[in-house]
Amino acid sequence: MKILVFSDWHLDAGDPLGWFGWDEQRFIERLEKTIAYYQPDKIILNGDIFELYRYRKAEIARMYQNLLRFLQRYSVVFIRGNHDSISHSGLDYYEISYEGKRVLVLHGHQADFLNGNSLMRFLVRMGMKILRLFSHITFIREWYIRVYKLLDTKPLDSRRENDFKYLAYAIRLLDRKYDAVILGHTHQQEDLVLYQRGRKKYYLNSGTCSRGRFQGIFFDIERWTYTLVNEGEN
Ligand SMILES: [Mn+2]
Repeated sequence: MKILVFSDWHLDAGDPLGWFGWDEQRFIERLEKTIAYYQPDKIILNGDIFELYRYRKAEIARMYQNLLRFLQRYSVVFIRGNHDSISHSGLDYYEISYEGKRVLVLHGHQADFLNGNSLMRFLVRMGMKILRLFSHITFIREWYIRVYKLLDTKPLDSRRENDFKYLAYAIRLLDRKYDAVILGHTHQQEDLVLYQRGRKKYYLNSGTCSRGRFQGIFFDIERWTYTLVNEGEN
């Protein structure tokens, strides 16, 4: 099984404050070329694909109709990140098992507030579930967007300098039960090979396609090899 993993597109509503920074058509062409080259069985969108802190999903869907329609041609898995955790669609993580090897794809913001604190993790998850339940109500959704517009003004990329926090989080998962852990969230593309009792394990980060970059991870689970995709326009 071959997968192509992307994360952190932060699709916006096409306004100047948006982070995506791609012309839709050019982005589709770049995606199409990459998919044609790697021939993945599945495309995994590993969180923060939709910038729902700042926009409503309907606004984004209107802006990127062609891109969303294009993605429907493929087998795509959506995973929720922190910026789109209010989304009603999508998974919290995705697991693949193949011939005794286990791969985990997870956005990675889980490393931010809990650090092994399962109570916090539980509370955040329940809070988000409740918010999601009520997010059909317009004023609650508008309030959510307003709060995050206030909180979330700093540029994303400079905030995540402490990459080792995510690495440490991934290593704990690798130690416990996985052979490969693929995160996103940090906007830093990363790869690390580790050996544990003769098993070759990977920590990978799919980077971002925001601000005109084009990063992702191609992973061939059968051959147990990966390639960093990094071919931004700007
Ligand atoms: Mn994130």
